[in-house]
Amino acid sequence: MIKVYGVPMSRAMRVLWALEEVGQPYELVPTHFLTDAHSPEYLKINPNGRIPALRDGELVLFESLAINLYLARKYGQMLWPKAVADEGRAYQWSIWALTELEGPVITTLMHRMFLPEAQRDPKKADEAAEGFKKPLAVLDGTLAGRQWLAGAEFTIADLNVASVLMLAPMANLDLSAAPHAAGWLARCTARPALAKARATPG
Ligand SMILES: N[C@@H](CCC(=O)N[C@@H](CS)C(=O)NCC(=O)O)C(=O)O
Repeated sequence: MIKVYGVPMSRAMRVLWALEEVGQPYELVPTHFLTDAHSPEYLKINPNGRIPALRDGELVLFESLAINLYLARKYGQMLWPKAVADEGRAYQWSIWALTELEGPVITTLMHRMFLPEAQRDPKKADEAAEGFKKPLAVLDGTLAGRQWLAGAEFTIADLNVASVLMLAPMANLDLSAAPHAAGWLARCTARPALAKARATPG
């Protein structure tokens, strides 16, 4: 059976969401990012010392959004784009989510919510919130003319980007200037598979 290493309150949620979408049975191997991720046993699975990681038979993968592209390609007929051009869009948006969008979102979240209060820096949070406006505008502009990012249906491109953007409200990042992106995010996060993933204990 597929194994996911991680805990739900982490980037592992992205992979749990994808697994629920594709309907494959899996086992969540509790692996906490602060402790277990640096153990010698886990470093053999992901030498980066980060979660999530995935084992599927002989294959071991790290990088949450790459794992999701693999799961969609292998198991998710409905999630994988139908046209090759849309496959290109799925790669593009997945890499974009990590290189353009995630940095500002995570920095804001850390400095507004997750770090112990003494370590929070409001200036860093505000700068990151400012930096968030640019990728948000890019996404909003794209979604002004279409319902989904890669083709006519919800695909792994949407899941991967939404799994990063859905952290924005937790960081008090305002989406009101981006109604198309906000509407699309609401469509993505209403998916029953995400509700199932969020119900994972741990
Ligand atoms: N780009 C990686 C980032 C993974 C990552 O940073 N995970 C965090 C938990 S959400 C972690 O394991 N942090 C432990 C550490 O950096 O020591 C991915 O998307 O999988």
